Amino acid sequence: MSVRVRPVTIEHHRHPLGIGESRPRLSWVTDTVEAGWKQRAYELELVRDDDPDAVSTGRVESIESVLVQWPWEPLESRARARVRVRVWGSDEGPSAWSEPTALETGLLDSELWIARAVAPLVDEPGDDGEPAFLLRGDVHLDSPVVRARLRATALGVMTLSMNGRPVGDDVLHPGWTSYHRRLRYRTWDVTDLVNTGDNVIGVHLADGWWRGFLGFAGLRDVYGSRTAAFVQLETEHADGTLRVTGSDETWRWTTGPVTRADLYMGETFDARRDIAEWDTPAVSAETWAPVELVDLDTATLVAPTGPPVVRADAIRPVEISTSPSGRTLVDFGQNLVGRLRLRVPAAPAGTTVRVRHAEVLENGELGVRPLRRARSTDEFISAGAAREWEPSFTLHGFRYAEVEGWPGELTVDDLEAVVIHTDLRRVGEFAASDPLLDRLHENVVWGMRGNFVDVPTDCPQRDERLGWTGDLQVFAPAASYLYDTAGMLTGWLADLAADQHPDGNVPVYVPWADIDPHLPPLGAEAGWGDAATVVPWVMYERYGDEGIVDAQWASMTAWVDAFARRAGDEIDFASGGFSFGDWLDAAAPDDAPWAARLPWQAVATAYLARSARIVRDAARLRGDAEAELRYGALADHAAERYRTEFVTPSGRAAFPSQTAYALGIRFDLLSPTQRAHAGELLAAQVAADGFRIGSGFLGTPLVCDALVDTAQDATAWKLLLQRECPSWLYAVTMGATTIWERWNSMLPDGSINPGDMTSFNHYAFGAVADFLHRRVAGLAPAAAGYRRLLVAPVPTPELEWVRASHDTPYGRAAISWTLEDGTFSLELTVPASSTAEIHLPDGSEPFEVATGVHRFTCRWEQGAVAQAAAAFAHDPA
Ligand code: RAM
Repeated sequence: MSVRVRPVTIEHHRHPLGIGESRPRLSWVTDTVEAGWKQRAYELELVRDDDPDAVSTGRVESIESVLVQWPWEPLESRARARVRVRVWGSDEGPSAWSEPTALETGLLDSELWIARAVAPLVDEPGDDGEPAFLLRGDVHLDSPVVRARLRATALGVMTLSMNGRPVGDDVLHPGWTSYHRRLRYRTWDVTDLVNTGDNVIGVHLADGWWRGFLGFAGLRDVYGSRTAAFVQLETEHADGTLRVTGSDETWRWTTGPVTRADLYMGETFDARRDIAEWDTPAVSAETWAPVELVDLDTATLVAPTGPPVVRADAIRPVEISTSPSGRTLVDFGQNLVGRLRLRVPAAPAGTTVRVRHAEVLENGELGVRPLRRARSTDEFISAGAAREWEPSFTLHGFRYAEVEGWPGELTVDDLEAVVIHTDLRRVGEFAASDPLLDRLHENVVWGMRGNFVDVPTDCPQRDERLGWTGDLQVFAPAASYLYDTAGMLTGWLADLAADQHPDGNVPVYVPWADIDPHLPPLGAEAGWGDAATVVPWVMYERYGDEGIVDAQWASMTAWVDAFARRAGDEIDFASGGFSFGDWLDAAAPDDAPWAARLPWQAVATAYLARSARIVRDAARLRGDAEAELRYGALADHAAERYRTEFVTPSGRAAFPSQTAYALGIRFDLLSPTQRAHAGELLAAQVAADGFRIGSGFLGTPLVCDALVDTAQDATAWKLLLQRECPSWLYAVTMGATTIWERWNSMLPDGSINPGDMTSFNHYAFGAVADFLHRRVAGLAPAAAGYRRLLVAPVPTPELEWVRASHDTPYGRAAISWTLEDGTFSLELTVPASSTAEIHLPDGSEPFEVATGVHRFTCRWEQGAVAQAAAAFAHDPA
């Protein structure tokens, strides 16, 4: 039998150790492409570690396999169990059982924490970062340990060790959350690290987001002025006893080799100050200072919903050269986020190697102006011996590094760039016969890698790096095509809700901290606050996760209510006032990124309609008829305002612009007459704009879709394949390896945009990857979690072939198409228990296919027929 079931996954966890759910939902994938295979039934089996008897659900007649409700009694804290599944298809007997998945809960009850937060005493902060501290706790264990768990968090960022060996491979733990409401802890299996007898738990603790520089006003101590560690060790002994110890007043601290560590500024490691074996019983901490206990509300502790930040990759230099001014420059060939690992040769003690980082060169030298206050400078001070070193508590966005003070001649074998990001699972691939389009896609992937570092940030390099809500709002669909973002964004959305203002307003970045005295007073910010509705809805669409809609329901409705209050009863956003609007429109002056072609009031009206409609759909999903009606009426009202206030009866935009038309078409705000004409007018507008971009953050992701929706796909292709500035491919032709913040972050002459806000690694305009997967390749979700695929590729004579694949919650879907001499050929793999609705580009009647591998051909010429709309939730009703 060709049917094989993969191991059960637990919620969205990659490694379900120390999870926070007592009733985790269960998913599994049946790997088969047997024609028409569909799950008819399943059986789940649970074996708890404390009970040899398996409990089974028995055979359950159901097609469900995605986020199935936990079928047993809720788990308690520290529960350990294994789960497996088998399935039945049409007439067969059951499949073999899946390999069991081991899962373990963390502490589900805040009373179970006995640890205290322990803090070193700190001096006044230095100009570019504070020292990191070494903390240690000594634990004596009398009898052999059969199982040991370490749980820890910090006010600050930490690395952990036990008896001189690292605990876990997490970087910058515990990341950045709405700390005062949700402080994340993680659980590690340390069974192999503990000894009978003396043990030492080591913590290396630095400022991170908690206390370091944060934001563009040069503020620090934003969350607190003292860092602290919070560590609990739980050991199970051969006699069945559980021993719990935690950080407490017996812990001690000292300063170590890291004399300065800051996320923006960089890190200094003075090897002369290193304390060998500081985290082992071989060294006594008696002379270290005693810690102070500080308050930490254990009710705020949460287990992770997504994976940790890790060292995901290492990149070798492609070139080492000397700059015009005589400096040593290293080029990694890729703009990335992380830091360098140096293999410093032996040198006289005190020799200092200094590394500065930048994304681009200008006039052959590091282009550091865009970094603003972020000094991004790391230093290694030699103690004499050769040593490998990588900073622990800082991150840089860079392609180039300038190395100063290297003992001897620097070679490519002496260093590498360590790429750091959240350990997301890659789920989707895209490739096409045009190398520039491929590079564009690759740039989006790298933009995502660099900015999904615990928090989805706007940029990774300057004194900002904030979880701007608008950026994720537009990028979430593309992100979900590339990586499994569900776990990470579930956590981020919980932070969004936690940081939401009592009046429902959503902060413009999440986690929110008041770090910018210069921001204009912001009300409900269209396109930014809408992350509260759009992101959960994308999660539902892409992962079939209804639970996220439930979890965010209060946040979603509170946002739309706040937004509607700003609009007023007449949905008439007052003129004047400030809003980001269609941010960074290609036409906006460099120093006025808000000055878009389309006034923000029109954008806000359109977004209100869209968010209200999402909430209406969410209400329907939840079976809440009253809310469905109420938000439906609000959506209709806002749509009506848009089409009467900002559009003439025939469909011409009052403020003609690509965004004005695209919003009307994509958010379904127009009457049928207006819509048909708006498509033509949009194509005319794009042509008048020279087939170049004429939109900003909010409009750009919609334009190609709007063109295809209205049978203007030839124009969409001209825009997509444009190489002159502003266009997606312009940056590619300029050698970009990530997506830029501005269409012209680098000017055609190679100089850096003169504005004081220029990043070369900003994912927002990378939202176009969603269009590449969903429409160009034609692999779209037509029902939540891709249970039904919508396959409606958009060919062009410019491309000979396109391929994409996607690990859907039901298994791997794959598509490839070719176009040769007017013959369009399609090959499609539909995963188990799914169906696909296929629209061939010749306009023939759509049809449906089931699980299996399918091939079709048809004749196709540009302009032959209209394309089927490929939107999930906002197709014209
Ligand atoms: C800047 C960045 C960011 C954007 C905000 C409004 O800080 O461009 O991406 O969301 O402005």
